[in-house]
Amino acid sequence: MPTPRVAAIHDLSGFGRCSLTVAIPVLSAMGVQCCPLPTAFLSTHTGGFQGFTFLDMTEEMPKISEHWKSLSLRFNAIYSGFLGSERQIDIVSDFIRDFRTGETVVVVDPVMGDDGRPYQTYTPAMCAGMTRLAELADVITPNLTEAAFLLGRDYKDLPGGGVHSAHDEQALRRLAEDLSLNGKRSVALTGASLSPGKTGAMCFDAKTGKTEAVQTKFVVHPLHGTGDVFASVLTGALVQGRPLADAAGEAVEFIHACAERTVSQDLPLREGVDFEPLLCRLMYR
Ligand code: PXL
Repeated sequence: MPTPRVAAIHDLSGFGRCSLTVAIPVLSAMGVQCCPLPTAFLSTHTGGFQGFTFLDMTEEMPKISEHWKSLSLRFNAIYSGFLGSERQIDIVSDFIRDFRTGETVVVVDPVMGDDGRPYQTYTPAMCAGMTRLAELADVITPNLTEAAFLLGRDYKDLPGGGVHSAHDEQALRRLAEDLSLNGKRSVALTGASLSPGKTGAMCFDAKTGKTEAVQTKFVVHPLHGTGDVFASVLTGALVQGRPLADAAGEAVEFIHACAERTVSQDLPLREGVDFEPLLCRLMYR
């Protein structure tokens, strides 16, 4: 099989392991070529650091897309995440329309916020735009906060919203199905806990119509960038042709191993999960 290729549309944060500094190594380890289309260049991510720099790449993005079009580049997946401006919603939507073929998997990680709140740089207009962008996706990977934003519901009313107890399984199943736009797109809802001490994802697979949970042991610490690790491993596994729940299972197992390693060394949580020494576990065989 030729090496699969993914267009990765995320920010590049120089410090704090998230977005492209996660997507590039994870996809490479999985035997997938990652082609970055940066949305912004920051000195650090915005969660837990003060005074970060932010270079908006909005003007550059259509030029990159035009050049790639002139080269007739093809991608097995288009994978988007953190965006830098409201205008980027249309730019990324156009990119998807221009590059999607019958074989492309479009993964939209609707990065907007966590713990019921939007990230510092996200405006209400960007969140509304993200909902429109996510309509183009084959697969979305929201956390519970983003699920609330996508559905226009109050985070506090969602199963498990605001509390770290086990969530109601039926309610989480319904939530994943509600996010599927009547079965049109697949959903991997992250931060879904079915029993105390466990966490994982509730997956609705639009190909089979089945809803299935994957669970792992919960490491009780607010680790940064786990959503990016999840979506990157999931995307890598999907372009390898694996089914959604299988891909999500690999992602949650990998995050659990990285989270344990990070916490056992007492590493600063804002620096993200210490995944590099474990990348060999993702190696494509
Ligand atoms: O992990 C999501 C994310 C991505 N990129 C940037 C962020 C965040 C979350 O805080 O700040 C720049």
